[in-house]
Amino acid sequence: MKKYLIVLSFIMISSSSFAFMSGIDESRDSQGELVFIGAHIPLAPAGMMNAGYLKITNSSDDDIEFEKFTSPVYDSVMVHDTKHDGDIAKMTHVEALIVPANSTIELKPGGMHLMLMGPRRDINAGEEILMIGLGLNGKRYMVKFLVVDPRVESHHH
Ligand SMILES: [Cu+2]
Repeated sequence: MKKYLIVLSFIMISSSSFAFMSGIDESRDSQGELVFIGAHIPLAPAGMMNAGYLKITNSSDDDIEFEKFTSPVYDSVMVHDTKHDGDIAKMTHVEALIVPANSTIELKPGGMHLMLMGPRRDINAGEEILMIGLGLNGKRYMVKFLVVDPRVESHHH
């Protein structure tokens, strides 16, 4: 089993991104048995990798497992988890993302996330980036992630 350990050095552990998360509008995208909620990519500082976050609800009686994710905008999309060891946060590669039957999982700063590597162009706040999740059930789930600037306060209340 391949295992990736990458020293975490950016926004995932910043408190401002947590505050930001609480204010995000939770856009919903239903695709069959799955609902994708609040999919977004906070813009990372220059030179840092971006990450994708969302909630996924599975309303079916079967676990749904993603074999992988791809995006036309990134060379590589990987599922990572975050492990904390004192002050150091390390990211580990998750082989397969599973949404258990009749459950919701959340990918969020400081936890699991989609690691977006090798951007093929600049990305800008306000645009939507397509992510394609390939399910072991043979389905392809198309999810649009909104790119957001974490420095801008949300007007949500
Ligand atoms: Cu990561």
